[in-house]
Amino acid sequence: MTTRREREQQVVVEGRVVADFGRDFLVETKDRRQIVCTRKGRKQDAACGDFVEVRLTGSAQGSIERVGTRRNILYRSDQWKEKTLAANVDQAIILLAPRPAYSEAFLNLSLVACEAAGIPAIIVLNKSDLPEHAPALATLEPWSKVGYSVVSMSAKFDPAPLLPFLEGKITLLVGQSGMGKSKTVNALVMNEVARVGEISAALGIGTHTTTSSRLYRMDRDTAIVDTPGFQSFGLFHLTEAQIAEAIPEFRPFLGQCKFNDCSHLSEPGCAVIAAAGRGEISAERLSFFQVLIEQHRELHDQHPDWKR
Ligand SMILES: Nc1nc2c(ncn2[C@@H]2O[C@H](COP(=O)(O)OP(=O)(O)O)[C@@H](O)[C@H]2O)c(=O)[nH]1
Ligand SMILES: [Mg+2]
Ligand SMILES: [Zn+2]
Repeated sequence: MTTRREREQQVVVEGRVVADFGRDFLVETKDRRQIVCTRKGRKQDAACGDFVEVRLTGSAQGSIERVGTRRNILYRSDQWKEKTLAANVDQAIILLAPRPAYSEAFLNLSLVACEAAGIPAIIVLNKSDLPEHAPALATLEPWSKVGYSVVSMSAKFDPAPLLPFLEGKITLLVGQSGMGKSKTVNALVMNEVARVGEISAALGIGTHTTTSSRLYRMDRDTAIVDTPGFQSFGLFHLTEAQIAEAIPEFRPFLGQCKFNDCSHLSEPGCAVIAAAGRGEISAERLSFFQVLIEQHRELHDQHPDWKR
């Protein structure tokens, strides 16, 4: 005779991680049950959006046995630690606002992180109801010039301009605190936010949506992933070459520098610097890149043993 508990322990179900609390995860099964999971072993290697196999240890509890192959994964990292924001997403929205004023550095860094992860990014300037919106929109021209879509909306009054971009996709929302991520999620999926809140309360876990990445479904094929607010978007996990590759307007010139290992800082015969001299790359973006690489070197010199 096996006990009910033993029988349950035999059961492995498939699901998707919809919340990542660091040590614990919330996994949603195909029939939309939510299971609180731990991940055994040394590595906390599951991320929001991962497809996983879960061994049930109770009616709403389990442990993640296997993490499926990922299509992509977005990291941010500093010299101390690497964090996963989400996996298997179709695109990312970098959410900006005119008030509090968005940071250009944050925008550039998050775009680099998305490009390096192979995740297409859209820039959204929220709070179009504020008078500061129009001048802020004008400041985004350099990014639309290099090919990024720039969308205006008001999460508070009119999130509709966003809808055509979301349909049928899993969209990751990133942005500094205060830009309106939670407001956007609420406007788009109010019922779902309430449902998820109730489930979390019932399971006694992470009702603080701001401390973890969280996937909300809009319909069967559409979902939005809210991420915790943070002020910096560290790229410590990338190599210098990966950073250069992640700046789209650099790409046509990479491989054309005089030196194979050109770092595009000050080398003679640098095709990237020459392109900036001709105005084909903006001086601001080149300068952003060069400052970033210098900071990157300094940090890596201080932490030579850093490993993923
Ligand atoms: N005027 C205006 N305020 C907004 C809009 N969207 C968000 N806010 C406000 O901005 C603040 C930060 O929003 P929140 O969603 O918490 O930002 P998060 O930190 O990115 O999640 C809150 O006070 C919101 O009410 C908007 O479209 N217009
Ligand atoms: Mg928030
Ligand atoms: Zn170069």
